Parts: sequence; C-alpha cells; structure tokens
Amino acid sequence: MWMFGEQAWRLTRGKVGRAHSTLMPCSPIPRCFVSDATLDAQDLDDVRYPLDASRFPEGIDIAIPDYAIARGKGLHDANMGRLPVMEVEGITIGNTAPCERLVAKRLGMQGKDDLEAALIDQCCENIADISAAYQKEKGDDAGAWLTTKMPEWAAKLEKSIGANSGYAVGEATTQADVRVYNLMREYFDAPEHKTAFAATPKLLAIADRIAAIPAVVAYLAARKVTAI
Ligand SMILES: N[C@@H](CCC(=O)N[C@@H](CS)C(=O)NCC(=O)O)C(=O)O
Repeated sequence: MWMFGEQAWRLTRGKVGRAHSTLMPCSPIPRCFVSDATLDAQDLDDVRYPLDASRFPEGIDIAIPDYAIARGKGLHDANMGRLPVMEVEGITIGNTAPCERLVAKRLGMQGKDDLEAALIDQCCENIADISAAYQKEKGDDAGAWLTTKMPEWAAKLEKSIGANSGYAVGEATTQADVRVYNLMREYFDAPEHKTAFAATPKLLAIADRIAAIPAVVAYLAARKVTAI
C-alpha cells in the first residue's frame, strides 16, 4: 500500500517507495483510495511534512520548513517544486492525477478496457472541475455557493454517469467511484453539504458503498491527522 498525503492505496503486489506530501490537503485530492482488501501498510512510507498553519503569513517555507528543505534537495522537481510527489520503484512522479491513475491501474480500478478508462477519466476530470469552480467562485460565502451552485453541479455530475447505477463506470469499483466518494464525503465534508447532493441518489449510493468498504473504514479510523 502507498499512502500519500490524504490518500491510501492498497497495492496488489510489489514494494513501493515513499510518498511525500503534507498535512495540508491538496485540492482536489482524494483522501481515500482503497480496494476492499485488508489494509497493509508494510509497503508504505507515508511522509508528511509538519505544517504550522499559523505561520502561513510568513510564507510557505516558514510554515512547512521540511518541505522547503526537501524541495531544495530537488525532491519535488517532478511536480515543479510542488506537493505532492510519489516515488515508485525508484521513479519520482509528480502531480496528483498521474499518481492516482498509476495506482488505480495497478489496483485494477481503471476499468476493463480503454473506453471504460476514458469514462473514469471523464468522471475524475468533471469532479476536478467542480472543485476548481468552488475554489474560484465561492468568495467569502462558501455556504451560498454550496446551496445554489453545488446542487446544479451535482445534478450534472449524476447525469454524466448516464444509465449506470451502483458504479460510476462499468460494473466494478473504480477510481471514479472513489472520486465521487471523496467529493461528497471528504472534500465537502460538513453535514450541511449533504443537502447539495440530496437530489442525486446514484451519487449518494456510490458514496455510501465506498464508505462501507471495511478497508475504507479501517483506513479512515487510522488516518493521520490533517492540520487544515
Ligand atoms: N496540479 C498539481 C497542483 C500542485 C500544487 O499546487 N500543490 C500545492 C499544494 S496543494 C503546493 O505544492 N503548494 C506549495 C508550493 O507551490 O510551493 C497537483 O495536483 O499536484
């Protein structure tokens, strides 16, 4: 399993290196990405840089000094000096999406063929666009955006998965289902956010199913504390 940042991934085989992230969640970033296998942390080196949010006004290097040191050593070059990066079999991969895709592929969570893989990508990109719209448009009143705009996005997202039900794509759990879960239960995680998805039963069912996977429950119970 690799964990990096907010993510937990169960690999079917192989030892992997380490993942460097921070206690600060990236956006958008799945906080939980697991198969329904038993969690096993032996292949994981989950590196998180301690963060002092109160020192952000002094700059990121002051708020997260270990990140500044690692970046100075070139550890974050693959993500253009940013977080997160993931080392796999001696190769460093930067940027969240390709890391997710690689792990999903190795876990068999990228669909049964290239068409399903494209639909999974479609769902993930649609969700990324929703999170980006939220960050761009919310201004000082996130609550208003969630009440007015989020239900519209949720309805469109539900429509985008077409006739599928139970799974966002195909007939098995994929990266897309985890992304749906993440959007609804981790990204928008306050109780009042639930109303934004009140009229999207298919999305709700997907999120509920992922949340009930024993490995997800175990991971969330043991997850490292997030600073902000
Ligand atoms: N699309 C990139 C975004 C990377 C990014 O902006 N990371 C932020 C944290 S979420 C970061 O490293 N900020 C600190 C910096 O740029 O020095 C990804 O998903 O990896």
